[in-house]
Amino acid sequence: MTRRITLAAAQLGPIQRAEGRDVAVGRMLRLMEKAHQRGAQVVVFPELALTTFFPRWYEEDLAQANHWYETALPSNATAPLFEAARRYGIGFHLGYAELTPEGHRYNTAVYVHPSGQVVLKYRKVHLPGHRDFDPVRRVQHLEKRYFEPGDLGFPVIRAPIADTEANIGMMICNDRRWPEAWRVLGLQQVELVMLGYNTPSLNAENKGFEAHHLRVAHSHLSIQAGAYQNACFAVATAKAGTEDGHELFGHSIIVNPQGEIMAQATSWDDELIVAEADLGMCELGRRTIFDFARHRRPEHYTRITAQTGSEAPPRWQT
Ligand code: ING
Repeated sequence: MTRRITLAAAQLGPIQRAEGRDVAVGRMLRLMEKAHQRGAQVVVFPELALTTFFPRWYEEDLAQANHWYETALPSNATAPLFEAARRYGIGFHLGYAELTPEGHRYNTAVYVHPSGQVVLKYRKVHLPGHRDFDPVRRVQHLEKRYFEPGDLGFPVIRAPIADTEANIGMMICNDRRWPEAWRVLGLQQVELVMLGYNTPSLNAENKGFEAHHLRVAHSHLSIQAGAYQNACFAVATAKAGTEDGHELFGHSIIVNPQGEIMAQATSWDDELIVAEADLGMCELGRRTIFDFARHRRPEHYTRITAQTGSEAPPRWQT
């Protein structure tokens, strides 16, 4: 039986440091209404969608950063998103900063069913950047200061979506650059990967240089390869534009299990892109080229989990 779902990436433009959650939520509600008008059944919002990308700002005392985090979901600020989801019958992915009752801090994403139930939660595993103020950088990227590595692994769940169901999984931003993240989801037969990102369009490290045009290319390369090599769809949604003078790139995309870009945002502002997915397309890859059971040789992959860093190879001797 064909399982078709209409996917939407709800890209957000910039959120300025001084703007409250109500501004972001108001803009997200307008995007959700557009998604409803265009027949979308799943909406993917970006990473840290409720606030500015605050890891660019250094705080000596972490408690002074608490206002960037959610201690409950829904909250008064986010409840309108849950109400809209129920009204439109739309499931949505939301990225936000999580502060747990025990005081743990995570870069988190949830998938919320139209009923308002949180079906899946994920906490970002790969935290880029640094922990302490780095005077070399023009812009700080303090994710290792403000978040702990995720402790939930990369879960996949088969969840009801629209009038069918799908195997859904998530990752966040930097995770997309690590093939291990995609493969752990692929080994659970993921069909739809939802991921949000906030990616600076300029390399923040003075000592490193990555040509501007390659920033987007590397992002798309990572997502297209991950979707193709694990026979899944991916909805990758940016927060974009210039936040207090610091630029994040947009180029949100929806990718199919062949690695093809089905839809791409062309602005760096609030923008909805939509594509219809036939989940049966995942079967093709999973039954042929990427039939893991038939083709993988884990006995030769032990380095992947045994090692963290790379090791220099032995020198060839005559
Ligand atoms: N941002 C960036 C990302 O991985 C980055 C950090 C940019 C790393 C460019 C490497 C190169 O897309 C987040 N938030 O992870």
